[in-house]
Amino acid sequence: MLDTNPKLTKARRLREMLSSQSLEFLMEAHNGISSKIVEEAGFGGIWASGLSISAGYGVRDSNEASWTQVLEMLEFMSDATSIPILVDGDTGYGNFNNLRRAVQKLCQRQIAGICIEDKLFPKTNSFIGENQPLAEIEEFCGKIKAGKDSQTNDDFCLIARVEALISGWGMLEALKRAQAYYAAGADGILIHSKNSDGEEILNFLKEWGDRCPVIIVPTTYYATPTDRFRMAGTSIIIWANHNLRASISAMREVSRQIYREQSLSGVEGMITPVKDIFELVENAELARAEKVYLPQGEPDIQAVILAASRGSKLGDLTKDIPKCMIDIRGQPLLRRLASTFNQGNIKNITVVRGYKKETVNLPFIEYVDNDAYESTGEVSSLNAAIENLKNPSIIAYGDILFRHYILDQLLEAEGDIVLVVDALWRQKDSNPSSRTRDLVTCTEEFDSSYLGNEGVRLMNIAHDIPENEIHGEWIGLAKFSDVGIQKLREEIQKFSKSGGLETASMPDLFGRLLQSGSEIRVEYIAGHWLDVDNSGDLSEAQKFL
Ligand code: SPV
Ligand code: MG
Repeated sequence: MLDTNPKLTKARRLREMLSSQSLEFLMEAHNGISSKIVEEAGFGGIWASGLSISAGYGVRDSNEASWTQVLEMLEFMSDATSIPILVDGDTGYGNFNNLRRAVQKLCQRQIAGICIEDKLFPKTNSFIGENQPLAEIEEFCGKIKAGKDSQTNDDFCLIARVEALISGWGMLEALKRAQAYYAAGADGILIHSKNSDGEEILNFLKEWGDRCPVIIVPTTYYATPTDRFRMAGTSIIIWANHNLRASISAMREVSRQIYREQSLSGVEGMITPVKDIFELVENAELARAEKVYLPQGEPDIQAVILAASRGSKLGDLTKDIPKCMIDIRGQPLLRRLASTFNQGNIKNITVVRGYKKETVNLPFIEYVDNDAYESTGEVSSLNAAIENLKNPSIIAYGDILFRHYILDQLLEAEGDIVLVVDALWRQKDSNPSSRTRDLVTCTEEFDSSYLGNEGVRLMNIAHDIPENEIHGEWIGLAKFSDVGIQKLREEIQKFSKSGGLETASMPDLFGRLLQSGSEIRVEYIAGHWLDVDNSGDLSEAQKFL
């Protein structure tokens, strides 16, 4: 059984593939992504094909790409994978001396082995022409010795590739060369053939016996069943260029189709989704690392706007649209509110809609629905958005407008739960009984002096508070930190269990939070906001802008 223990060096694992009793396979790759795909498919090792790497660079398999350019690609391939790579080292990039340096560099990059062929530099691909000249046996044996003497990893493998059959020298020459190369120190022999049946290779294997591991490349004799080579004692089969060829077919097909159709729609279903690329190159690992190594800024603040109700006091104006969509000088109220949040750098906005929800459809906003808006209250709407309440959040009524600085003031305020309270609430309208107000009592009343208030806390919030205890009106704008959101979620859960949540107002919820011991801070303001509740408010809103 092959030892695929990932703790073994890659060279050790290639060595074990070579010496294993079972037939092993190396699959061609020519860059980082194809190497990853080979590993993902389950192969135990990679053939870094000279033909494919050259073609990937758009050049011929004739040592046109320099050996350092090949080395650079190998580095990407090795970094991208954990399986061993056997490099197609052509003729060794020159004489023995060039090979010595190449082997050292390959070892430094955790490449598991090199295969060198007994031809002359610059090489020509074995499938081109006939009777290519071969290297002198003695010279090639010296190269093998030099390569072995240069490896800095004991398990690095040097495979000697015999081209005698390809070049028409016959079986005896092939066996003679194989024997000489093995004796010179090669860890295995690659016997190559361009016949279309595998008989020549099978004959060689029979004659060779088990003197040392033999590798074959059945590119032209692919029709011979793999089992025959297994039975004949082959050590490793190399599938030499099939990823390059597959990608050329696929790229041609898709390029031609897009060219013809001047559109991407026809190809979308037949190509890899972009997400798949992110997975292959492990973007998730980078995201995890960013969390560890990059300074983590403040988490994004989000806004949840409660806008499910109709606003029936506005009469016919809200017959077909809810009040959050009423036009205020050319823009829906909700658009104005969302713009104020955007200016405060809050881009993640969720709106809870209900009445005529199909008309609430502004872009760049996420929507959740409270379909029971007629029979339920504000807390029910908030509960509909509970899954969206993850980060620190601003919660706002959907019918308010306020000056931009009020949001800044709230964002800067300290506290896990902070309400914006208008101390000048009495000046807000001439007919106080026409509106339902969220009145508050605080630990201090508003202080208009230079130093102003600090650390004011909420004591009570209700629609009805004895006149002498009223310190202001909550304007429908609140901030919750992470901790505040957690408390809010817990309170809503308790509320839902104890009953009464459906019809509860936001003041009811704040009241419960106070009772549970949560501290609620207050930021006083002095006017500069409005809510659009009735037609009087609407004309105020027109002036406000
Ligand atoms: C290669 O893949 O580059 C090889 C194998 O050397 S072959 O092209 O069959 O010679
Ligand atoms: Mg090659």
